[in-house]
Amino acid sequence: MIVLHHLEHSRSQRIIWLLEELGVEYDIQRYERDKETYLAPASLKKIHPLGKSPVITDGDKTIAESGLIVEYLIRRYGRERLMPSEDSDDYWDYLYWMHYAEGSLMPLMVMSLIFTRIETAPVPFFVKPIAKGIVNKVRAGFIRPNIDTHMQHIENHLNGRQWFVGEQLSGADIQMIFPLEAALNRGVDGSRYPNIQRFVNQVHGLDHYKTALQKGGPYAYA
Ligand SMILES: N[C@@H](CCC(=O)N[C@@H](CS)C(=O)NCC(=O)O)C(=O)O
Repeated sequence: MIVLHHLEHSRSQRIIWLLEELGVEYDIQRYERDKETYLAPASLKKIHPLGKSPVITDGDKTIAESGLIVEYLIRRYGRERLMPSEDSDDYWDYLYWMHYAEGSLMPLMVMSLIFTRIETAPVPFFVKPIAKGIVNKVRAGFIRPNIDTHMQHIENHLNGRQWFVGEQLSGADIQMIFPLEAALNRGVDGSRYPNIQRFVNQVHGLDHYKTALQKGGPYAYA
């Protein structure tokens, strides 16, 4: 039996969506975030040394990293669905988006979140303008221009396409939904990127996605 170690309000939500699309049996082991630090509880470290979510166990295997989890589940249980054939050109596009989601896009989203935290952290009044100055400089000089470049890249790719790769839903869409939800949640204006907004709305309308939301519990991004 597959067990998903699922942290509330996290990228683990997309693994529930995938499990629903696959129609396999699974259990969800839930973890709540610390109310102050927003970090995962220490008990997750018993499952995997980094203590991050998602992690799955399947029999005697423990698998971390959402990209690998998506790959594993689709290859093992997909019955040739949800990924292009390995001898097609689409396959390389598929792998590109699978790696890009966590390799390039998510670090930017996490950085954006960290800088918001720094800006709103309780600090002595005389430190506040200094902290704010640094945050504004990094935002204007690095975070915002990079997010714009990435959003435009994705927007152009989705132009005239319903899904990230080929004509059908694939693991690439499942990997990409979380960073796009996070971007829209962290101030990216969906009206500037209509293809991205349309893609996210389309996913939010899917029955399996909606079922996954009900099963996953608290999720601030949909
Ligand atoms: N690249 C990893 C990132 C895992 C990760 O950072 N997960 C977050 C959830 S969105 C987490 O567990 N955060 C809680 C913490 O760091 O304590 C993946 O894709 O699985």
